Amino acid sequence: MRTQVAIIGAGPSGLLLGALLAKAGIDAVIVEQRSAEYVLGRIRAGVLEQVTVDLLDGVGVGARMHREGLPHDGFDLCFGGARHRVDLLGLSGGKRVMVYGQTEVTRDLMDARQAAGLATVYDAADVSVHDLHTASPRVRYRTGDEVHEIACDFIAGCDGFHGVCRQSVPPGDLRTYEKVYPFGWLGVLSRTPPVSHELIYASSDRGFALCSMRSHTLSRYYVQCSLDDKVEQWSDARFWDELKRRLDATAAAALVTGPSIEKSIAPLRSFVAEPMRFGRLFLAGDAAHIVPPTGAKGLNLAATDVGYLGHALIEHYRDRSDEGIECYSERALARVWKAERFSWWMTSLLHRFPDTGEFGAKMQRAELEYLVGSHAAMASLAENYVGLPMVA
Ligand code: RFL
Ligand code: PHB
Repeated sequence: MRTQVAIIGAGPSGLLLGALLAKAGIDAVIVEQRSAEYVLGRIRAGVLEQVTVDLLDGVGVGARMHREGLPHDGFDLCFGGARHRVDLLGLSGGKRVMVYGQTEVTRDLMDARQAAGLATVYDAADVSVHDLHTASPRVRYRTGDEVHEIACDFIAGCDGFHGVCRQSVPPGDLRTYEKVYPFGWLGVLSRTPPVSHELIYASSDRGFALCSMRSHTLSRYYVQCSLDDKVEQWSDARFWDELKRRLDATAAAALVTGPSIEKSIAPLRSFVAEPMRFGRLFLAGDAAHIVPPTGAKGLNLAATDVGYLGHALIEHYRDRSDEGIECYSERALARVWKAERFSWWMTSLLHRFPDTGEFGAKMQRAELEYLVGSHAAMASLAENYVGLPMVA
């Protein structure tokens, strides 16, 4: 088989890149190691920046998002038993975020791809990439006993943190930066009305908690947990009790509890691989970088990476210009590092760190007090949370 762009991974970055290329008439095949149902079963991000909304609108998959998604003009910071509203709209000069689950974004992109009859290979085993420095790189994979090969012009590595693409780059050609946090997030999805109409990010002596949602009847909650914790140790009753203890009294009293539909623990990590291009292989999204989820940036970075990459590939085919391809890594990384900084800062501000002691806790409290009392600091938080612009 031959195609122009082989995309590895059918997560949000791979599917959105596929949609951007299809709109420009560029031929692409997506190769995914899991089934479509498995990909849709992963409960992940919930908050979309305006640039992500614009990218989804641009490829014509925004209708359901605008119908069912929840535009949010602010969120609450909760500490010391009180809540403080961050007025995103007012502080950012009119910007807001969209609460719409990654599962739904993925479903909308998958449905559009299927309706357009575009090629996606699911359940591809032993995916490997070859000849990255030649004009015709290749992707190999297996379905059952049959081995397949795709020859292409470019490979987009959209295969997440554990994917094969970044691992195919010789270690000497890649520099990585990493910070692993000494805690995780225990997440619960429940068919209960959200405790508040906006998100609550809570910092308490017992650790961080987040109240989020997917709809008016579906809630998503997280509590900071130990890395040694196992999901089985967290009964629903223990989870709800712990969440209440980390919220202010009003929120704790208003919290509607119910059986969990999903419960999982995610470790927290900051990670960047540089550069994001290696010959004719481009890395995008979680394949190139990870942020801790506190700033709600992972999916949004995946979307803007492929925004840059899609544009670069369109320039290559339509305008015969490789400027975008040459600048892809630098352009994407400039935005990535700013989101890394913000995510690290939000994480450092709101979590209990086992190793920073009472001085660390005092510093966090002072920073929170300063933040909610300073228009400049709140504006900076809002500017980053709604998303920094995609600079061309
Ligand atoms: P994905 O979603 O991991 O998709 C990669 C796809 O590649 C496939 N794959 C392979 N395919 C072929 N061959 C191989 N060898 C392959 N290896 C892997 C995988 O099966 C998969 O389908 O990466 P992508 O597309 O870059 O998207 C990134 C986002 O998923 C991620 O950044 C966000 O979910 C992060 N995130 C959040 N981001 C936000 O913007 N806002 C949020 O509110 C937010 N909350 C979160 C989050 C992530 C979380 N977890 C569990 C990590 C909350 C949590 C709890
Ligand atoms: C979510 O709804 O899953 C969510 C929201 C905000 C975050 C992280 C996760 O910062």
